[in-house]
Amino acid sequence: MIIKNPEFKISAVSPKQYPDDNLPQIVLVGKSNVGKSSFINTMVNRKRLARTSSEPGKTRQINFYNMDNKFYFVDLPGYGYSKMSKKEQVKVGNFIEEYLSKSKNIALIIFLIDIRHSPTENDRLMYRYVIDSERPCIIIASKADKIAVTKVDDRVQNLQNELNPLHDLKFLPFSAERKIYSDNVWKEIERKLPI
Ligand SMILES: Nc1nc2c(ncn2[C@@H]2O[C@H](COP(=O)(O)OP(=O)(O)OP(=O)(O)O)[C@@H](O)[C@H]2O)c(=O)[nH]1
Ligand SMILES: [Mg+2]
Repeated sequence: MIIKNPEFKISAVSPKQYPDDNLPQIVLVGKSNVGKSSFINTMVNRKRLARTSSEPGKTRQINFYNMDNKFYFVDLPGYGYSKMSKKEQVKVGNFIEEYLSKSKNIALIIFLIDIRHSPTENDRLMYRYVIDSERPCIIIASKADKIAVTKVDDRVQNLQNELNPLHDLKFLPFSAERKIYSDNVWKEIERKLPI
């Protein structure tokens, strides 16, 4: 899919600020620094639509990006950033939970896990939460450029074996640096929701 006009819509901290139209929402979840904001930029070929940083904890609110009036990409703050104050971590955790439980228009969850690492305790908690929500979900193994191309498929398999031994979810590699993976991810998104 080619998005012609990706636009920032709104930053929300509470449900009354979520967009009130009924466009489907595709939400990015994952730990801090895993590449959620970069994922959005790469998928729409923009460098700075969503703000990114090498420091974890960049995204602190729920950011909605309108994709050609077809759907929203929803960029959530990441979890598990230990340098964030306890108070801020609780606040961020509450945003995430409130959004995932209250938004009526979540059509797909895109869950990012770093291809190089085993899922963290928080990843496993989030994975359970996502599965229990019974919403459509794709797992993305991010930062695939950090390992050799020849190792990517094996790593994705391993991640899936660890997290989803039943193999009933789609796991796909992704890299914000190597654009070769984007087409497959778009295909899977289109398969999961009619847009
Ligand atoms: N090499 C490489 N670096 C990446 C990739 N994706 C993201 N990064 C880098 O990782 C850092 C974090 O990326 P972000 O997109 O800001 O991560 P995030 O998940 O939105 O982080 P929070 O907003 O803190 O939750 C940045 O320095 C990015 O340039 C990738 O695919 N490959
Ligand atoms: Mg971010």
